[in-house]
Amino acid sequence: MMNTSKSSFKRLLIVSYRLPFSIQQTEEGAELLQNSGGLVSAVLSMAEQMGQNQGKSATKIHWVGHGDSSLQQLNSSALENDTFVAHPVFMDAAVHKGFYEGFSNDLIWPLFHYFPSYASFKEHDFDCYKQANTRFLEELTALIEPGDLVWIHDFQLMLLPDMLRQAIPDATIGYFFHIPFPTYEIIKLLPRTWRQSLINGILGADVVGFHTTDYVQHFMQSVSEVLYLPIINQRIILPDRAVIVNAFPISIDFNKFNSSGQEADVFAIQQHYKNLLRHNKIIFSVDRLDYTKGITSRLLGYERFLIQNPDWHDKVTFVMTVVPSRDKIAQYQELKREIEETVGRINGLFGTIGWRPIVYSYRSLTFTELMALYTACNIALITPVRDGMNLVCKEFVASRHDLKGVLILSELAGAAQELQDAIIINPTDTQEVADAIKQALVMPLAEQERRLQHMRKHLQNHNVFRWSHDFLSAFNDMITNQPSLETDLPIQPFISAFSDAHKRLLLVDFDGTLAP
Ligand code: GDG
Repeated sequence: MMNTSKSSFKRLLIVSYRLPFSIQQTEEGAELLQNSGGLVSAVLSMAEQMGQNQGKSATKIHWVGHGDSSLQQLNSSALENDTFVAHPVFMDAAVHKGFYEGFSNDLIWPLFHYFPSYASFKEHDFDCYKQANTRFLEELTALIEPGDLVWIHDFQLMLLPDMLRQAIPDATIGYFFHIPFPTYEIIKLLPRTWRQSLINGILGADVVGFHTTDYVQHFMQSVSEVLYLPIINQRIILPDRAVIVNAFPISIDFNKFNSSGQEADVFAIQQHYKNLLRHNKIIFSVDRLDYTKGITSRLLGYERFLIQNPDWHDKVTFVMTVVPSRDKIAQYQELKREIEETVGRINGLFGTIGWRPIVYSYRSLTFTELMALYTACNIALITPVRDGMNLVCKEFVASRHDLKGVLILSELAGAAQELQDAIIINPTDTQEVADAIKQALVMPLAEQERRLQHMRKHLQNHNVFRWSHDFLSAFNDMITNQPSLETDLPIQPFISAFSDAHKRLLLVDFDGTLAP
């Protein structure tokens, strides 16, 4: 291995489909501005742990991501600030379309969120996906130096870890998957050669991370069924090395949301909203327009609640913000139409001159508006029908320094594994959603406090910095704790288990016993 301990990593190279930067025009010219998302904060803290000294050009964090053609006009100094160097990957527009809109968004996204009927299987798109991953590889190989840690993100770049491994065999590579990894029954829907390439692609990494242990198990089963590879505890055994696979639940910058929730400008907007809504109880939700977010199920649950609880009419308002996304695509246009029709129907059925049951907007919120709504609402209603993690619910909990408010959370979000003190519902169960709304509205303050305290304590300890720290630490485990087939495992039980691998998940313990 090229690197021996985490402090010896020389530089951090992040690779993701999107570059988390914008370019600002100033009098001196164009300037690179990093956004304030969780991944950027996590990466900054990771660089600190690695001993990278912020501000020194030799140790800047390098970020490789797709760049649109407007960036091609800029000179390279505009793509650098004190902390980051952006490396835009340019590609042919037709390749990008097949790679991003096609293979990533029209196949992997619906399939991995258990919407196989929305998935579109096109050979041309897979070709584009391969070409696009190769473009990322070219950018990376021009950049990588001995001692670098490369951290690749998400489903748009599943082939890249192995491509990089083939090009630079002793590179140190991490890979994190941000969406659910589904059961093998779903993976099986992919043509055989595609699923082999995708899983083999991910296994180019040294450390592979998912949000939950369920996704880890699903991935392990696919590795076993598709590539027939043996698995020892959390490691997949390849002929020349092992790949560590584990759950690293992503999180948020708890302190940022906790303190922003108490700022004066947030408070001012929060009071303004409360006055506008005549101090009704507020239910709040915000999500990108997407069929995975369960927006229609949520509306049906609220409608059922209104039907069954006329005494709550005029006393509660559902503020539902949907953030524009992918709305050039027919499926998303249809979803938008369905949402707007349902909102219109509910408002038409129950609304009066003085009361709109749903205040719906199709736009994005500023950070201050988002914080004002997190802190103004009585209920955060988060009902995805499938979500890798879901950060909105974590942000809501962290914002509630006042220990007031109730989280209603879908059991189909990765976050439900951690936030057990939410009211956990199944979003397709309209009655359960309606009951949960009622339960939340009448929940005594002491119970709201108790539930929030537990969840806040958890998030304080499991914040985004812990996420990146744990991921980084896995590289140390890889180095200090490599299992060896010759010394750690009796060969015979391993071989007999291997021959059965077509049929079941192969989990072999260090003592060579087979786990069921
Ligand atoms: C993927 C996975 C996984 C949203 N609307 C506004 C706004 N936001 C911010 C939220 C939050 C983020 O966007 C959304 O995060 P999610 O986690 O809910 O969802 P995805 O974007 O689908 O992300 C997901 C995540 O990756 C991380 O691994 O959790 O499961 O699908 O931070 O605050 N921010 C502002 N205005 C908005 O209107 N300012």
